[in-house]
Amino acid sequence: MESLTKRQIDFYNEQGYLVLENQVPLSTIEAIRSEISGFKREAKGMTESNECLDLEDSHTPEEPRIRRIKLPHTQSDVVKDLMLSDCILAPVRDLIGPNLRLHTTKLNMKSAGYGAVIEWHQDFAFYPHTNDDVLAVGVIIDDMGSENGPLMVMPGSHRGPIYDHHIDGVFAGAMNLATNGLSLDDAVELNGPAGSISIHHGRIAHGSAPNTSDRDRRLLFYEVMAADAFPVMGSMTRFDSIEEYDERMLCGETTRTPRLTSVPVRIPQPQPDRNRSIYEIQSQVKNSAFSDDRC
Ligand SMILES: O=C(O)CCC(=O)C(=O)O
Repeated sequence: MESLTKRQIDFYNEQGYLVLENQVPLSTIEAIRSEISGFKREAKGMTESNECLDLEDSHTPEEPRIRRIKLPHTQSDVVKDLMLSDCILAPVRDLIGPNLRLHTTKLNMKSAGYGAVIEWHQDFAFYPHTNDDVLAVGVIIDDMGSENGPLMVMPGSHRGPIYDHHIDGVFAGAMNLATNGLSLDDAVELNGPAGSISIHHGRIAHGSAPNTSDRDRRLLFYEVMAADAFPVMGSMTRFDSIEEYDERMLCGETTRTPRLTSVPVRIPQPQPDRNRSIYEIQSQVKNSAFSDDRC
């Protein structure tokens, strides 16, 4: 083990998540905040989301509101360097082995006062793979607490089924807690000070409420899988060519031999016509798990 204790690994295997405090130097967090300020300047004048920035529904060109910075490791060297550092990769290697491939990155802004909801879902419902050594590392950019829309998980749900994420036969990227026998009362908030990281299993049910507080809640995600976890056909995994797939290796060796294990799989098909981001996909949900009458 490089960075985690056996106890932490056992906890992750049992509960499906971990929070590690003080994992990323505050100087790096400051550098990321400064990059974000640059993106905010870029969003001024924009009329719609583009391949770099996903805008809030309430965005206007005069009062820019960014919901998500897309693929930030391609837009910021600080974010890329952090991704390749042991702050991120050492704990991930302890959990899913030495050979790691990047699935995607994103920086969810959840800004003070209006930051958008993320409905309950399982990442594996979006991108089923041949095995479930698939996880997401969240780098906490602003102190995250109950008031500013923290990431929440359903402990142990990574050992259960993949729930139905369809509405009217179309993939909607969201699951209903109640109809699946789950209760918001059992949710755990992955809170921590800036510089902490959360790690959640690809199959764990998770979501987050809107941020109605006066403090931003920015969370940078690195989504990673074992190199021998290959996407199942119909997965939303971007896969242009095997060469491009191998360029996404973060450490260790690639393979041409997928490891098949007994994992529950549902295919996120057919896709809706608004499939540019989770926010747009989830806009099909009529009764939010986080609307006032539900929580
Ligand atoms: O930002 C959050 O609170 C959750 C993000 C998430 O689950 C996602 O973007 O898939």
